[in-house]
Amino acid sequence: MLVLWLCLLYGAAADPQHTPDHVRTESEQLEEDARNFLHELDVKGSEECTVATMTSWNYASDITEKHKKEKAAAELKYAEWEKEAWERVRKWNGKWETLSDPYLKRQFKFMSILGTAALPKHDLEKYNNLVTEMSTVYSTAKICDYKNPRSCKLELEPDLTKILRTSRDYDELEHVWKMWRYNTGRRIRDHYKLFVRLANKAAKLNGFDNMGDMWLYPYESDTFRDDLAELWQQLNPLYQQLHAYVRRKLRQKYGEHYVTRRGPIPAHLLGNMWAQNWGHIYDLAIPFPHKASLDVTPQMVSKGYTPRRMFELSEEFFVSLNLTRMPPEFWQHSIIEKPQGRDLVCHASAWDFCNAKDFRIKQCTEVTMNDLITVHHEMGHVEYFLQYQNLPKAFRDGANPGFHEAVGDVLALSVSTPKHLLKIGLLNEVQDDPEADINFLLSMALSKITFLPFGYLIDLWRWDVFSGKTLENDWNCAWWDLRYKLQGIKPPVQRSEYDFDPGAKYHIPGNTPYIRYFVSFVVQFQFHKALCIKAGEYDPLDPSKPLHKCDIDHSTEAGNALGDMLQLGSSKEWPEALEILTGTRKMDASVIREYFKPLELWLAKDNERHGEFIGWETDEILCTSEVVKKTAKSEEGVAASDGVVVGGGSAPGSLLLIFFTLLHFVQF
Ligand code: KAW
Ligand code: ZN
Repeated sequence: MLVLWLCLLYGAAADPQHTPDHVRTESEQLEEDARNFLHELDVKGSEECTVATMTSWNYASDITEKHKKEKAAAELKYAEWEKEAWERVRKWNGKWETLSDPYLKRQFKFMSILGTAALPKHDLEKYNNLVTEMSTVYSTAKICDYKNPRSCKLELEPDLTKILRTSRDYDELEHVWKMWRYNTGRRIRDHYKLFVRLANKAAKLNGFDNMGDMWLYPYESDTFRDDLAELWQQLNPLYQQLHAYVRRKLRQKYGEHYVTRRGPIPAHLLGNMWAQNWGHIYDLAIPFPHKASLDVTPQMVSKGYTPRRMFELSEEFFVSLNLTRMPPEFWQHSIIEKPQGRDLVCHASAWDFCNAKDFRIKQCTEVTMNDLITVHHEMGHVEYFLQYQNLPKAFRDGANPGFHEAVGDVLALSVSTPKHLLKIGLLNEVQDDPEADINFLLSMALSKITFLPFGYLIDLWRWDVFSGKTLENDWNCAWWDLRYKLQGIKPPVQRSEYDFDPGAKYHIPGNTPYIRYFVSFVVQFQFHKALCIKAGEYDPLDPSKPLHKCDIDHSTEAGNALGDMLQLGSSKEWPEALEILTGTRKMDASVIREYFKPLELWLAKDNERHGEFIGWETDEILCTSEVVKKTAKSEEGVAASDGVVVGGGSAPGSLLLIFFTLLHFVQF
């Protein structure tokens, strides 16, 4: 007791604010007023956010006219609140900058950007409705079956995803690829034109040149675009080796007529609707087929896995690291299986209802290894929510958006190792030899390395669309230009400006920035390396402990270090958060190169042995700026490539176009 009194007395003497005769200075008063003001906004803002998020959830989990209307009304109401709060924050301009507490100043900094709520009400209403409408077109699209054309109820998840994953029928894959774009992108194109105009108007009202610039604001860096370009340059050589290797394997499967020696790869043969993750053609590409396959989907099915079990497995991994369990509300309200009999947004997502108790995931989970990785990905978002739940709302976010995307993936890097799969009973044995190692690294590269150019190009395309550098009547060809240049792929049939292929990927109609995933794929390897060192699972000087074999399972040292970073939310600039965990302030692609080093050496040798051409070139015209309207026959997906020119140029114009396109598409 005496000690306590002494402490209190000492504390009072040391802190001038607690001396009885201390008179508050003006700056102390300002600091306290600011703190109270922010707290008040925080409480009200969180309540408003809960209501708006709930109506959004209701719509996304059950697309009906009623839910659409309720969401539209709630969005307007929330924007009104945001504007009111922003106007009150504005009154602090000139004062908040003088505060001494950086924590308060940073909240003011974030709250000074209003976002789309800056639009006049009728524009905002239009903008919100456009995004909802684009998302509805995408999420409710259905196509006809190739083998049974009268059955027209095939949905992206699970039907089309499964066909892309398992079918090896060139024509069936082409049908699905084409018709998905026919029923999504093409129907979104006109909406997108209006959307871009309104998005840019909002960005300008916030003091940015265009929406692309506004999207980069959370990264708090003036050199961000250049930094990303440099990262991609560092990673491209590894991608090119992988590309050449996979092209040879596909050539063996489909023949040289379809997959040429030096050309880009047809986009529909890569096991995924967008050719963004080639993991599902592992069976075609496996380097040593006599060694174990690392795709444990068959084992998951035979062991009776369910979506629930996949989520529980993921939760156990988080808990083993001393991270936080999911609250009961999570299990009550999450949607982890596709409900029948209603339309919903099946694209996976994680939800924070801003009240520190309701957190949910919505995912149409299938029992596959790929979905097990996605489960960890989504759980990573919720774990971030849980770790920063007690921060003020302005900081309840990732250090940058890429960090949010990286959390679950970091854990999944451990889960995917043969050692871990053995531990959880999804493999019967671990073969520890160089060939098994290459098999494993190739399976990882097919999902991690193949994603990099895709993760990079989506927003390269959008930035140029928002800035006006890419004109409306070049939108689709500019898209294919990037798909060709960065990914080395081509569409199975020629595209035109009648199509809008970017709109066939969720994040375009869903208006979700994408560069976060590229950032995530770089930093997750940096996080992984730091955590593996802490777990004693990686030692750069010990060849028996390479990075790709690390499993951080049950390491509380690793988990605590990760948790410490997550608890910061966005209260510190991301280089600081990165430094706390990894000791460096920069994004660094050399860790990925290090992880895949044995594979890169093996691929280079294998490609050389087979005389493979590294890179791609073509004299095909992949996309024409003429507007080619498909005939009714091909609209049904029956005919392959017949088209009539609707708009467009004269014959000499077309010749010129062919000449320039040829010039454009030759790349070494
Ligand atoms: C990917 C990522 C990790 C592992 C494998 C992967 N393969 C492909 C990707 C990238 C990307 C894709 O599918 O193309 N992945 C996703 O879109 C996963 C969905 C999401 O968790 O990132 C989700 C996207 C979303 C955003 C906004 C509304 C609806 C969906 N993001 C979140 O739910 C989310 C929630 C809170 C904070 C940050 C993100
Ligand atoms: Zn995500």
